[in-house]
Amino acid sequence: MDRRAFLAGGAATLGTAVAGCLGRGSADAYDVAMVSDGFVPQSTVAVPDDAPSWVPRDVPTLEVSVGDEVVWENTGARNHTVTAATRRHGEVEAVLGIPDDGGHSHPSFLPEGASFFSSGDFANEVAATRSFIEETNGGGAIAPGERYAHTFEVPGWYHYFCIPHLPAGMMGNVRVRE
Ligand SMILES: [Cu+2]
Repeated sequence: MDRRAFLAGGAATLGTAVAGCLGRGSADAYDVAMVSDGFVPQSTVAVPDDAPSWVPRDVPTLEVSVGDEVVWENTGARNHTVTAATRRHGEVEAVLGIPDDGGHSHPSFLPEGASFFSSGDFANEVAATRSFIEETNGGGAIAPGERYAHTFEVPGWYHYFCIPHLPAGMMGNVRVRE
């Protein structure tokens, strides 16, 4: 599918209700719903002033503890991705000519020692974005009804997004406490 056409189709209604209120600990629980153009955590916290400056203040933020597994579930009707942000939005597409080795000069937004994470288990943000652009349902697409899970082992702040719906503001933060 043409990516631009795909993106153009992304402007639908937000606000599909999260199905059920399952909460953590249940086998059926998820922590973050993925709706039409947004991530909807079961609970959100405010981003404090002392968070790193690159953490967006106005996106849904989930707070967990080190060692917690976070489960995203696609409760909507279109494919999404969960892709960790490692640089300012918009830079990746501008640098897709560079190798996927991560050995570039851009600073990573991830906490020191933390691994990159993404649906599709890509090596880095460039590889995930390249896959999305070049392959049908690439980029680690999560189909409706499917899930992605990641266990956070390093405390700190994380910012992530959905590749096709980033222009619609589909972004989230995770704060991992000690
Ligand atoms: Cu999406």
